[in-house]
Amino acid sequence: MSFQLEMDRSVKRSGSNVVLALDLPLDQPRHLLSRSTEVLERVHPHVCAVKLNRQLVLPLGLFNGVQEIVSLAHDRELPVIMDCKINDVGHTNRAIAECYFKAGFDAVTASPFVGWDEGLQPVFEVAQQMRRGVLLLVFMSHKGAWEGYGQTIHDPETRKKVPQYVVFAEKALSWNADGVIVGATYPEKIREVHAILGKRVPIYSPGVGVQGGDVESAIKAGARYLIVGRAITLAENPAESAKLVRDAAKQCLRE
Ligand code: O7M
Repeated sequence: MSFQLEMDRSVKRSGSNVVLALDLPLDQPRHLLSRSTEVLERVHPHVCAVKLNRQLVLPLGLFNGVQEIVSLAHDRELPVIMDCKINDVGHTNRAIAECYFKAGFDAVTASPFVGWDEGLQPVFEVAQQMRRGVLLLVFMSHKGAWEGYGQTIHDPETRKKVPQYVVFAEKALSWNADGVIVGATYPEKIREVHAILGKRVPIYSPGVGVQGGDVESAIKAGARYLIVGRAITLAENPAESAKLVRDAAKQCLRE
């Protein structure tokens, strides 16, 4: 089953389009592991997928603690995304993606700045061979995103001046990406990227809550999934917070 199909099914099953970013403050590995599994157990009925970051994978170890989290998520029928933002030359990119896929991750994130040839092409190739997904960064959620994703470039293919993120959105189509990332803090960028991608490539939007993004404006601009971390993981009642985000998003999708 393709990653996109897996996500569609998970949304139908859970009634949620919230991806839990399982980010917790640095701690002793055993505490981090028990806290992560505890949050996941509480929150899983209200989310459609889980995203792990290197901030968790580094202290726990890919084939140690992380395996426990990936297995738990899969037992709860949730796809797991590895947010590794792959960003090197082709042969190491391929090896990195393969490691994460062998560890059970269903998709990886990657940076389109490295290009296709000897860049991300090997990542898409191994993902296809192993039937996993690749999500591309198109416009990040932080303030400095303008400096890279927002710069105006001379597109070598069309010879026109265009914003970098527009070129990345077009590459997501031509490379058959399984999704793109656009920050909820820039709803106008979500709208623009959605106009390019339509329903073919879904938009995953991080930045709701602590970073200042808003559920309603992200969803109404065209985000299909919300990636939410600290507003859930650091809440006094993570399950209740996840439910609130899920319900707010559902409400906007209905309107
Ligand atoms: O909800 P937060 O702010 O606590 O966490 C947001 C999560 O989304 C966190 O795990 C980040 O690594 C991730 N993220 C961003 O915050 N901004 C981006 O532009 C991209 C991502 C991301 O998920 O990239 C795949």
